[in-house]
Amino acid sequence: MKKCGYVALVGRPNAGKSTLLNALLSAKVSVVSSKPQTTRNRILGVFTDEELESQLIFLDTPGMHKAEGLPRIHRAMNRTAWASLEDASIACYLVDVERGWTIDDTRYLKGVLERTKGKVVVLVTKVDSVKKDVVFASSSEIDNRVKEVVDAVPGAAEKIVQENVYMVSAKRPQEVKDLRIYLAHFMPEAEWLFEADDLTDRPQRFLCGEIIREQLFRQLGQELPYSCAVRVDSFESDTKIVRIAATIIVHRDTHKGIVIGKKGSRLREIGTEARLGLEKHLGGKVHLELFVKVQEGWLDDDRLLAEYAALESDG
Ligand SMILES: Nc1nc2c(ncn2[C@@H]2O[C@H](COP(=O)(O)OP(=O)(O)OP(=O)(O)O)[C@@H](O)[C@H]2O)c(=O)[nH]1
Ligand SMILES: [Mg+2]
Repeated sequence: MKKCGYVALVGRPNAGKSTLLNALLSAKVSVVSSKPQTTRNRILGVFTDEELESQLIFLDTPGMHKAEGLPRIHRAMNRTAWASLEDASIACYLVDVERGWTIDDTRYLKGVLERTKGKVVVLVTKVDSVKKDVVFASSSEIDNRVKEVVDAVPGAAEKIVQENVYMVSAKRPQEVKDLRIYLAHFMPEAEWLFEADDLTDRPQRFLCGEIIREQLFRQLGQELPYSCAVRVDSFESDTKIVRIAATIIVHRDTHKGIVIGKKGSRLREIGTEARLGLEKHLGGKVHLELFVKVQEGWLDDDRLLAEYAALESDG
């Protein structure tokens, strides 16, 4: 009998959700950077194991964060993250081993346990990044915090799948494979919702825009990437080359100059790196043309949030 279900990947920004998704799929469907709040949407990734007859539908999500006093885009991102729990057979709540547990994790894990109808597992991530004794100390501390949360939420004990947290590094293929097998146990018997060779539900165009946006996160300073979006204006491919034209949307006039840089140097550098990323992703030559446009207030405008960031408003 076939198995199929949704696995939500949630947690605070920078916990390692997108990196883990890509590792679980052995493919890049979600963008990654060292800055928090890189992911803006729900990114769906499918892993089908024909031998085990199981299909895992992963949902990578924006990091849960405080949105009070911030532009509307933050509320839309948070809503997207929480909405991923609706259909999840299991929710993975990710905590970065190095950062450890915070008061926000207490809040969010509580919320996850209250809202989800499925199971919940706490994953301690990036365990390759620190020494073993730090992994041990941090994970036992997280264990204790998780137990406190579980004790405080009625019905949580039936939802949490094991006493201890599950440790994983996205950089270690065997651990990722083991995690996939572990998660498959929680998938209900059901027909597959995707074809066996499907990887994501997002069109190629969207992924290309994300790969360009990833460069903004990697190459621009601390604040700027958050107020930028990338709109893919055209996407044409023939047998030899893919031609992509895209516009970087900024929300202030002064930002335009920063993105373009001295004599266009910054924009050229962004374009070069983005093209390399696109060529790797598409497996062929890419011609990329980038423009910059100022659109004041887009971070607070429901119509523009939908157009530039594929985010829905809360009405
Ligand atoms: N060493 C190591 N670094 C990791 C691992 N997983 C993620 N990272 C790094 O942690 C940073 C954040 O990773 P992301 O995958 O973008 O984190 P995220 O949870 O998706 O972040 P948001 O989308 O901002 O919510 C990046 O610099 C990654 O390279 C891991 O298993 N090991
Ligand atoms: Mg992410």
